Amino acid sequence: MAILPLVILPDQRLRLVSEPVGSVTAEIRRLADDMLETMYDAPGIGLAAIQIGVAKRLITVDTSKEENVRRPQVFIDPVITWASEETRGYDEGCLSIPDYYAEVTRPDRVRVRFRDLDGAEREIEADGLLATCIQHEIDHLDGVLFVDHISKLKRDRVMKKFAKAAKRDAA
Ligand code: K1U
Ligand code: ZN
Repeated sequence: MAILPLVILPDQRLRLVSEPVGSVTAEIRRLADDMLETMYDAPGIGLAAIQIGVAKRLITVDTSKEENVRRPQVFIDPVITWASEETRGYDEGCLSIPDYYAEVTRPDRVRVRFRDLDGAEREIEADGLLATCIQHEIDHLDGVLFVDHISKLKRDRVMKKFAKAAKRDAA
């Protein structure tokens, strides 16, 4: 297992639409292990493969609130098959946009179809923070960031801040 460097805004790889995984090989299981280790190290409650530079439709999530208890979940080629009309607002963050948080409103409950690490087809219904996190991660697979769900004024401000920081770091 390895802790891998995170892709940070304004890196344009974050805007890529990731490719389906297809069959679950040893390489994919290794990628999932590396993503989990990177997510726990950050620390974060979710991670999409593109955040470590791999444009494949694979996400990891752990929204367990119990101290010292890990409940890692891996979703391969996830698809939202149903979303509730009821919504919830949550102050979201993103490991690719460090130290920036903003409220995003999304469906409160979703049903997600995906494959697990054994390649088995599964479907779950998620609510609360798990539902929010899964939607945030699936957005990453389509090149969408949580700041795309906030006002243009706030988004332009955060985009400018990260573009300036990248220029400063490159100098
Ligand atoms: O995808 C990512 O960038 C990870 C992101 C997931 C997420 C957070 C909040 C709402 C939706 C999705 C994070 O994990 S940011 C860090 C974070 O929220 C956190 C870190 C440590 C403890 C608790 C939360
Ligand atoms: Zn994110």
